[in-house]
This record gives sequence, structure tokens and C-alpha cells, in this order.
Amino acid sequence: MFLDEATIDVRSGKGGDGASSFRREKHVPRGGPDGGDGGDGGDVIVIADRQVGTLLPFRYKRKFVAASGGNGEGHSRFGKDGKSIKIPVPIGTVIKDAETGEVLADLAHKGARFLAAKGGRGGRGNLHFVSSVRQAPTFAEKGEPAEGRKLLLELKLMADVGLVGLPNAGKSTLISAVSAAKPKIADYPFTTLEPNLGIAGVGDISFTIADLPGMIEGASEGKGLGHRFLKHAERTRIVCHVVECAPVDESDPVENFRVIAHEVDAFSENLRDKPVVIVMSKIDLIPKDAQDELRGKLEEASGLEVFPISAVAQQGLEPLLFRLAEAVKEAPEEPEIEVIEPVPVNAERDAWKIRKEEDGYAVEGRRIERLIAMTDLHNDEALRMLHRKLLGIGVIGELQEMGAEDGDTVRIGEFAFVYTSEE
Ligand SMILES: Nc1nc2c(ncn2[C@@H]2O[C@H](COP(=O)(O)OP(=O)(O)OP(=O)(O)O)[C@@H](O)[C@H]2O)c(=O)[nH]1
Ligand SMILES: [Mg+2]
Repeated sequence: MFLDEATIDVRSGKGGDGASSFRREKHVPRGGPDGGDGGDGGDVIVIADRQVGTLLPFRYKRKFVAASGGNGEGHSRFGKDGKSIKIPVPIGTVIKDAETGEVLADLAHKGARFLAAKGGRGGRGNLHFVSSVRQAPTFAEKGEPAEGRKLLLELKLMADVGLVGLPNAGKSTLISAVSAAKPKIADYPFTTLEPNLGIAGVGDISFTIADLPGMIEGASEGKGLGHRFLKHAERTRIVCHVVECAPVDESDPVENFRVIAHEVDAFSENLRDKPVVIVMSKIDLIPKDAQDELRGKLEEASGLEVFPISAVAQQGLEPLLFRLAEAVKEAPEEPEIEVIEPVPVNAERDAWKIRKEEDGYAVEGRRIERLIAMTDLHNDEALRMLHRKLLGIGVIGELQEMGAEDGDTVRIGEFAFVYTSEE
């Protein structure tokens, strides 16, 4: 089975609350504000790690919660930042929103990261709210709430070498000859429908080989199960093209080589740019001079060295393995990738709207709801500042336009306010 799956719950840490406090000094009746900021909550980051091979660990651990930020304190003491959590996953893991199925990130390279849940920002202490008209602010900001969501992790095949070729070319027989893999082998096309993975070794180098299902002409346009199979090939570092030297349908091997080479090139730039190694298979079926002639033609058509083998007669396997090991070693290391910006839980982070309700109005939107959550609602000064922010964002104006009158109820998240147009 090549598609491994797991569902996990992630939750970031909440931001710590800012403190509201004043300096106390001898002989100074009331010192200036000295409430420190809350620490930031920890993030949850998913990171592609070469050491991890499967999604099996997630059968046992599914919940990942980062630490909250510490609260700020008097004497300008800042709260500690909450520790972030890194979740290592295998290279090639695709992350989807478990509820919508939307693809959020594709961790195709070593070190690729996805910020799955952003920690809440720490609230600011009252020392930040001093202004020319407000010398002694008695309020502070509360920490930003945490965010959480359910993620679906999917692991697609990732191998060093991918075997491609027409059906029946001998790909499965080859992998069974050079690794412990025991795929089904049969003398009819499309025997292999899901990739098989094996580990091959030569000298002190070992690498993974994927035996992929056979491809046909038109695969790059979606013929057969072409797309699915070519996508697997895209997740390998080296493409090993297996060309049968004596097809039962008496088709021309050179022509067959061109067909598959064309499909690989046409599929994607990514696949086209991969190093290619060419194998001429089943040489035990034709005499030596015919082998040499065909090999010459294939080398001319491809511009590459061709490796004649017989998996059944165990011929030519060692030189092929050495070449593959060398190609794997030379293949570019996967580049490190920047953090992929999180897709917010609420897709339009800053959007908000107002709904008229039977007994008032409801303001909805993540940004507004967070603003409320970060406000100390028991403090008049903090409430006045909130009012000014809502004015600045345009919420008050829109309520006015919708016909809100002083005294109407305005609901934001879990809280209800009495509408006033004046500060
Ligand atoms: N004589 C000979 N027959 C071979 C050799 N390698 C494979 N075959 C035969 O060729 C047929 C197809 O082999 P597979 O390995 O199943 O071919 P495949 O490329 O995996 O085929 P699909 O999975 O359908 O794409 C089988 O009957 C094998 O026994 C070889 O080196 N010599
Ligand atoms: Mg096969």
C-alpha cells in the first residue's frame, strides 16, 4: 500500500495576557504604569524529515497542542513565550484540511515546513497604552486566542529510483531481482497497479526503488491511469526507463522507448528535468549481435548509455546498480523550503460582516472576534479603546448605515454590547 493516511488535531498556544500595574516606590504615591506584555503562544509546525518513513506514529499520537504564553506581570516583567511544537513527517507528505479536503501544503522536500497553527500573540501590558491624554492606563490587552484544526496527512510514494516503461517490460521482475520486494509478476500487461517499493544496495550504498505500473501512449494526457502513475514518478529522484528488447507484439523497442520518453517529458517540467538511466531488459531472449545492434540504436535515440540486463538470467544487474547508485549520489539534494504561510482557519482572515437579527445586530469575522477576545471588557478605558478601533475598522459606520440606534444590542462572538454612536 502506498497511500498512507493519518488524521491529527493541532492547536496552537494562546497568547499570555498583558498586565496592568503601576510602579510602587518610596515617597512616590503613584508611579508610572509597569505592566509587562504576555508571551506569545507556541506554534504548531509540520516539518518534512528524512528520518521519518511512515505515518505510522500518528496511529498512537494524534493530538498536538503547543504551550500558551505566560502572562505579563508588574515591574515590566514579560510573560514567557509558549514552546512551539514541531511535528516531523515523512518527505512527500501532503497536508489537507480534514474537513474541506483542501490541500494546504505539499511537503515534497527535506526541511519543508508548514505552519499548521499559529500561536496567539501576547497581549500588551498597560505600559503600552500611555498617551498624551492617558498617563495612567488601567487596562491591558489580553492574549490572542489559540487556533486549532483537524488535518489529514497523506503520504505519497517517495523513492530514489522510479522504474517506468510500457506494461510487461519487466519492471517488477527487475525490482524482485535486485531487492527483497516480491511484487506480482505475470506475462500480461498491467500486472502492477500500485507501486512496489524495494531497497537495493551495491557496495556500501543503498537506495530505494519503486516499481511503477506500466504506462501507455497518451499517459501524460491522462490515458489509462497515466496521470496517477506519472505523479508517482514525479516523486522519485531518478527515472529508470525499462525498455523491453523483444516485445511479444513485435513492436519496435526504439519506437517504444520514444513513446515513454515523450510521455515523461510531456507530463511536467519537474519530471522532465530528472536524471534518466536506460535499461534494455530481457536480453536472454535475443542473440548477442542483436543485443549490440539494439543497444547502439537506443543509445543513439537517447544520447545516453544503455544498460542491457536480464533479470531472469541475472545478467548485467551489477553494472546497472552501480550506475543507479552513482546517479542517486549525484542527484541534487532537495532544496530547503521556506515556511508555507498558513491558510487561516477562517479563509478570509480580516473579513467581517454584520447581520440584522431579530433583536439587534450580529458582527461576524475572525479579526473582530479576536479584538473582543483581547479586550478587558471590565475596564472602561479598554472599552473606549475598543470602540475607537471598531470605528476605525468601519464597524460603527456600517451599523449606523444599517439603522442601528443607541441602545440596540450588538452581538460580537459570545459578547453582547449596547450600541452607542458616541465614544
Ligand atoms: N525471458 C525473460 N523474461 C522476463 C524477464 N523479465 C521479465 N520477464 C517476463 O516478462 C513478463 C512481464 O514481467 P513483469 O516484471 O511483470 O513486467 P512489468 O513491466 O512489471 O509489467 P506491468 O506490471 O504490467 O507493467 C513476465 O512474464 C516475466 O516473467 C527477463 O529478464 N527475461
Ligand atoms: Mg509490474
